[in-house]
Formats: sequence, C-alpha cells, structure tokens
Amino acid sequence: DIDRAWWKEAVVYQIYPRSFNDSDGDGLGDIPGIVEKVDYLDDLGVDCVWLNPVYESPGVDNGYDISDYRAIMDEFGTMADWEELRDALHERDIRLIMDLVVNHTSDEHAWFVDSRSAKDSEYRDYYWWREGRDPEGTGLDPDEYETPAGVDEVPPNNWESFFGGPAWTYDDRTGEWYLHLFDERMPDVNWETKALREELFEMMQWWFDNGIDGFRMDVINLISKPDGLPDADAPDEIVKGVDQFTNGPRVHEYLSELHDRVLDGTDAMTVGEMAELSIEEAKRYVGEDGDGMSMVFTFDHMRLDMTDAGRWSFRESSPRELKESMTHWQEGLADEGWNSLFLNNHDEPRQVSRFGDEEYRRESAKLLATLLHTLRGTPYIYQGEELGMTNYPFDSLDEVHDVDTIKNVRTALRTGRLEEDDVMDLVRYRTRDNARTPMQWDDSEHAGFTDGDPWMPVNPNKDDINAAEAQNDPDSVWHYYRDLISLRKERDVLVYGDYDLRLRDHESLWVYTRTLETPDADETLLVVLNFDGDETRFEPPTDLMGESAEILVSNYDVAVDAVEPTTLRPWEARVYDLS
Ligand code: ISL
Repeated sequence: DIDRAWWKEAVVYQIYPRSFNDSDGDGLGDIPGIVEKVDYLDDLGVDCVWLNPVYESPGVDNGYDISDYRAIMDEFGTMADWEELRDALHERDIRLIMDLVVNHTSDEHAWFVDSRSAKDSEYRDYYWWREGRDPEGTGLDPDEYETPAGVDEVPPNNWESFFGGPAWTYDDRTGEWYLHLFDERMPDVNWETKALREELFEMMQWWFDNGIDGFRMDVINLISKPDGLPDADAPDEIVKGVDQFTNGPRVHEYLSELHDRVLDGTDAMTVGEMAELSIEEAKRYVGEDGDGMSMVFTFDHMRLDMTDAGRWSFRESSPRELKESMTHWQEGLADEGWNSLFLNNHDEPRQVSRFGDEEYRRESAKLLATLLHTLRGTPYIYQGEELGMTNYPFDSLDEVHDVDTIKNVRTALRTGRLEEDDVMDLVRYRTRDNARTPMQWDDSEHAGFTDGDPWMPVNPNKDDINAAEAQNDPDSVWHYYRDLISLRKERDVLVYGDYDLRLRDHESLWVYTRTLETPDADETLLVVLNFDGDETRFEPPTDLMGESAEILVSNYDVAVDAVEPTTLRPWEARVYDLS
C-alpha cells in the first residue's frame, strides 16, 4: 500500500519574484509579471509554485526582512494581484506555497518599532533584548562592536550573524542589545513569548484562509534559543553560536504547537529549511511521529565544495562525494520521512556551473535534470534551471547586490580568512546573485524580463539561453524537463519506488535502481549517469538486465543496444525500464 500525498507526487517550481518577470517597466519583477507566465508554467507541467517572499519589506534581504506579513510589497503589486495569481494557478491545478519567515522580522515591522521604543513596551519580549556585559573576562574585544561614545560594553554572548559580524546590535534608545542571526535590520523574534506565537499562528491561518496550499519555512530550526543564551562552545566556528541556536531546546515543542494549531487536519505541504541537520534530527521534524512537517531542505550536498572555513572558502569536490551525500539521505529517509530534491535555489550558484559542466551545458543540464526527477523525493526546480541557465560572469564587487556576499566578504577580508586576490574568483563561483539575474525569456535587450533597467544585469548568454528558443527546439533542456515531469506523473515508481545504489565505489558513474512492488505493479527502473566530461565504460548489471530492457529516457540519441556493455558519452544520462 502506497502512502500517497499530493506533495510527494508534485514537482515544485520556485519563483524569485524580483527576477522573474517585470510587467510595469520598473526593472523589478512583480506579481502581474508572474500572472503573465502562468501558462508557461502550465506548459512545463509543474504542480506547485513556491513563491519567495512577496510581503511588505524594506528589501534589505530581498524580502526576507518582512515589515508586514499581511500585505504585498508595493513594487510587487497588491493583494488583488496576489489573488489573481492564486486563482490563475489554481485554475490550472497548480498549487501555491508561500515563504514563511518567522525567525525574524524587519526592523520596520510595527512590533519591532514598538519593542525598541521602551523597556516596558508591550512588544518588548517579542524580540531578544539583553543588557550588555563588562568586556573584562569575556574574551570579546569592545572595538569589534559599534557602541556610542562612553558605552564600554560587549554583547551578552559571542554569537555571530550568518551575514558576518556580531549577532547583537546595541540600541541607544533603551541602552540594550538585540539579537539578529542575520542582518542587524532583521531582528530575531522571541518564540518564548506566547503572544508572539499566537500572532504568528493567526497570520499563518490567515494565509490558509486566503487559499494557499502550504509554506516553505525559512531557517525554521533556528527559532528556539537556549536558556541563558550561552556563548558558543566552539570558538573557532565560522558562525559562532551555530551549535547553540540550531535545533534548540524548544524547537519541537513550538513546531508541534504550530502543527496542532494551524496544520492539523489539512493537506497542506510544509517544507522546513534546515541548515545543519542529521538524519536522526530530520526525523524528529517530519511525519506523524515528528512535528508533522512534510519534508525538510537539507544542505549537506551544498557544503561539499567548501572547507571547514565555510561558505567563503572553496575546495574541489568530486561527483562521487555528491553521490555519497545524496545517497546518505536517500537511504536515511527510506522508511521514514521524505526528501526534498534540489541542486540550486535563490541562495546557491546555478547547478550547471557547479555540479555540471558549462562546456557540455546542454548534456550536463539534462543529466542533472534526470537525477532530480529520478531520485526519491519531491523535485524543486529553481526558475531558469529548466533552461540550463548558468552563473553570471561578475567582474567586480560593484555588480553584486547581495547583502550576504558583501558583508561576508568584508568580514573575511578583515579577519584574514580571505585574501584580496581570491575574492573575485570566489564571488563569481559562490555568490547568491548568480541565481538572481533576470530570467531569460527571449533574446531581446533585457531578455524579455523588463522594458526598463533591470535591477540586476542580464546574463550575456541570453542570446543562446532563453525560453523562447528553448520552447522552439525539441532537443532543448526545457523539453527534457517537460518530458521528465510528465513521465513522473505516469510512473508511480518514480515517486514511490525504493532507491538502491549500484556500483557504490565508482568515481564518475552514478547508477541506481528504483523499484516498486505493489499488488498491481512490479516496476524497476535503472538510472545511469555519467558525471564526467570524458567517456566512461559501463557494464550493465547482468542480474538486472534482461531482453526486455528498454531505454525510457536519454540525453543523447541512443542507437546502441541497451543490454550490451557500452561506452557512455560525456555527461550521458539514461533511464532503462526493466519492468
Ligand atoms: O545563503 C546563505 C547565507 O549565509 C545561507 O546561509 C542562508 O542564509 C541560509 O540558508 C538561510 O537562508 C534563508 O534565510 C535567509 C535568507 O537570506 C535566505 O535567502 C533564505 O533562503 C534569512 O532569511
């Protein structure tokens, strides 16, 4: 018996509204722009859209700094525009999930404006306010913190922000410090305050009442901070304090409460974004035995190309490491839980540039697509991925908008973790802005994204890589995605089948079967991926391959006999049907 759920069968398409489509020529994408492209999504065949934040926001972190959870950012449109988008999607059987950012708000949120105004504000404990400490004996250097003249204090602990620099900022209105794990304009809310939790649950309910189908939950495993806010245990950590505030002591209590209050009895999908997570921890968040989340985003495979020095470092990683890392999660959540499958998103470089090969762009984009749609879990496509979009050739930091890149590079230079000469190579490789250049719709001046000046430059490769061209070319990456999406709907084995790795130790081949045995079906698929720009010898496993083996998917024209030993071409991907 298959334990079915719509979100297991869905293919999700992620839209970063700022860079998707601009309808009014201000250079920023907007909601009416998305509405114009709903037929495009329908053509591609996706089942669900995850919309990055569109709420009212001053835009310090492109919308992850929310100043009003129940309003749409002016530049993106109005609530009526949002309703039109919701309806346009629903009419085409495409669901809509929203980004839920409840670890922090903007400093312009009314709660924070009130909270910071006075120690006895009724919103004071919606955030984390603490007195500073005498620097003596803390090991902290007061010069590292910005305080007004005469205030010789360091913050309550040594935690650091993910964007670089301290996680605490001194506020002279009340002479206390507030906590922010991200930018200082993004204060962390305090989930210990019951009234805050109530407000958040009501807000979530309000969005469900407005017809959404679920939430992607931003950094949701950071919401519980440990009692007493102790210093980081490991003072050498790249972001000091991660060990303290990740998967904190009350996180499961909060999330079960959230589940009982808002989600229970609905078929809503929830996907929790969780940096730093083991399989055992993941199981505590998902499913009925856990906190009831549908699935989690995990990031082990996004760390393979970093050293212990974190995101602003680089190490060469191998296809085999990617295979091992993703297999670890495939096997770990085989019986309990559910994987979310992604190779890029709005925070990561483009997948072809990172895990594929720009020289074999088309082939490697299709190989990665094959992987995404044939592993066990829910595939997430990030806008432009279906065109095989690549990283942007950044020349200088002046072209970078991303607050994370700018601040972290500054911090890494100051602390000597990064050399000036290495900055641009690393930025070109790593910056989140690689994912944020405008969607390439056609080969016109701004790639059909806007009639005005785009907020981010368009990738110069838009003449070759664009949706219009791809939709006209039956051999394009786009058509390949479309075929895989439709195949997934026809074959339960792709959704529910077991994953079994073959040739575990092979350096460049990733080979696995998906098998589904039910009273009505006995299906086996064999997936063969050559993660290499060179040819690779492949001996089909004779225990599996019978005369009936047929090639179901291929990213090359296949004229070779499926069952014989064969040479796989650069980045060749094949799916055999052994049923
Ligand atoms: O990309 C990173 C910057 O350091 C990640 O560490 C990222 O910040 C982390 O995965 C959390 O990301 C989410 O929350 C952030 C926001 O900037 C990201 O865009 C979002 O996906 C703060 O809300």
